[in-house]
Amino acid sequence: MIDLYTWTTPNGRKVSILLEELGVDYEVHSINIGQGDQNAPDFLKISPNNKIPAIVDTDNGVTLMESGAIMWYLAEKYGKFLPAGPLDKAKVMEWLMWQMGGLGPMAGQAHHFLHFNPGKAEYAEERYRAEVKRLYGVLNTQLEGKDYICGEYTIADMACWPWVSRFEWQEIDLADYPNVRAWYQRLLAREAVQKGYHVPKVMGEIPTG
Ligand SMILES: N[C@@H](CCC(=O)N[C@@H](CS)C(=O)NCC(=O)O)C(=O)O
Repeated sequence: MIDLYTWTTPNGRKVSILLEELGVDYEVHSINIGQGDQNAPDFLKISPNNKIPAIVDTDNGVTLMESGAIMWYLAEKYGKFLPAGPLDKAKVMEWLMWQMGGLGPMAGQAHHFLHFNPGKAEYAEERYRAEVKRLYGVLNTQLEGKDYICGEYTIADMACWPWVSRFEWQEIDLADYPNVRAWYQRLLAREAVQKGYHVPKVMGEIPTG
């Protein structure tokens, strides 16, 4: 059994979408980061960086923070959503790291400056608007002629999708990125993606793109 500590954010949804896709039993623990739950001493024992998501695997007692590490662990543990061969696996790692080091942090900054604090920092707005556009262009190119980022459906898709689901906050028009839009809607049609999005609670409709 997996204990999932999470909140209604893209990084949290990455893991709940994967758990839904895996179809394994998991227990959700809400960590309301708006209320400061992430700073509670008990949570820090599981997530020493004070951030969601985090898991405890009650089968073996392992605790993990960092969504990319959690996804890799779960995909390995259950033998799904990672290709078998080392070269194909490396490509999934490449795009998972692209999400962890690029799309996630840059889109996160775009949310702060464009969505939550518009008009406060023109330079930052320009910087993150342009960088997010560039990253959508990269993803659009990678998806040319493919249904999924690495050809087959993997954790790289599940890692990127919740960040793309906030395209409106990033001032992105998905019509400008037709491969991304088709891929976004392909995942949106999956029941597990919809269920995982609404963990730990429903926050409204999922943008349709
Ligand atoms: N690199 C981390 C980032 C996690 C992260 O930034 N979590 C945010 C929510 S999406 C959080 O917990 N923020 C609370 C805080 O910063 O105090 C991961 O991918 O797990």
